[in-house]
Amino acid sequence: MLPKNHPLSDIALKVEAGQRLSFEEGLRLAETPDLPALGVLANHARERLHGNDVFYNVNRHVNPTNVCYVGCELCAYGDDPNAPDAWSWSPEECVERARKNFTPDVSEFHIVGGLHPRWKFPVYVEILQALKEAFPTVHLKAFTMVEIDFLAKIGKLAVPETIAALREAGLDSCPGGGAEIFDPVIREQIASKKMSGDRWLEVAGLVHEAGLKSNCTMLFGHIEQPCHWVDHLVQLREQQDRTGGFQCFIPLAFHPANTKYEHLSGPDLTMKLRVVALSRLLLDNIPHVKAYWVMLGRETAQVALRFGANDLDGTVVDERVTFMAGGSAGKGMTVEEIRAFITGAGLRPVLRDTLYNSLEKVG
Ligand code: V47
Repeated sequence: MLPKNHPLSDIALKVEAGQRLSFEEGLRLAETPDLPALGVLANHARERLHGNDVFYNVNRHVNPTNVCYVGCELCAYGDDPNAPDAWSWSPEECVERARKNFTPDVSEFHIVGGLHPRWKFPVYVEILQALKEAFPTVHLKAFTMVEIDFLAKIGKLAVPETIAALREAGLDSCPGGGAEIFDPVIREQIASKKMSGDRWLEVAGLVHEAGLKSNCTMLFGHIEQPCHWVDHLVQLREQQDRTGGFQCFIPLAFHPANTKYEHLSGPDLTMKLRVVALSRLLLDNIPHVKAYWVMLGRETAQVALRFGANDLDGTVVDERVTFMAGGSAGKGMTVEEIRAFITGAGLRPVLRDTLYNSLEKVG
């Protein structure tokens, strides 16, 4: 793949042989000046796993509340209960909102929100129940590890009991948010009051042990260094070796507007492609890498399909987390746009459900 005298040629041989890369090799990749070479390696790894297939789904975001007592430095979404822009939807309002944007091809609701200081555990349960009752065929991918841990606390339950109660109410799998960066020194500066990285991983393990799939993420392009990416990815890989329930990794490009880090400019194109490629190469045990177009930007997401990513996420329609932090990729994409994006990159669009079963019509 690379010339014999290339500084990464030893790593290229390992990639070709499908061997696991070490922390040190990860760091060399993260810091290489030769971004195209990194792309070639990651594209090879993607192709071996997925051939020409690129997945997308038809989904909708439902954000029941932006009220959050945590106040993470990285976040523009959370608000306090009396803020003029705060919203807290009842279960019925969640259904009403979901109905507004609904079309029969929607297969997933992505449901995340703030840690509401006044909501009790049953509110979250009732939101799932109401959505499941109104949309019995739609997969509910709901609540990050941060929310699950919070729900256990306010419900005065152990995490496994919390997961069981949420499942009973309609939970089908969990999204990957809240992982941010595991390194404690960086985490303390971007999410000082959020659960630790170790706890995030522990709760993910409990979700997997309960038999549910989940996703995982990494927030990049703020104050971290390449060594923190490698550390984060290796920790995710180790967790996956232990409990095996991560379906997909999503690198999240930091959006600084309206956050405590407003003075930063966020990651540029080369950093986005670098992190996508690095994650494909290090996460040898996580099947999918998502180029989440909302966060990466549309065109960057398309190029990322040639830098290791094999999934674009979905149609989305009413995205709020990125939008409130200055995101400009738009709030939704049509199926036609997504399919044209994928074919434009020379790849084959595959409509999927949340668990990566193909929903393409045969013939
Ligand atoms: O948890 C918050 C991050 C996450 C900012 O699992 C920010 O399929 C950038 O996790 N700039 C929510 N990122 C998004 C998320 C997600 C999205 C799509 C699909 C899936 C999935 C997961 O966004 C948060 C946090 O980590 N975030 N603020 C910001 N200013």
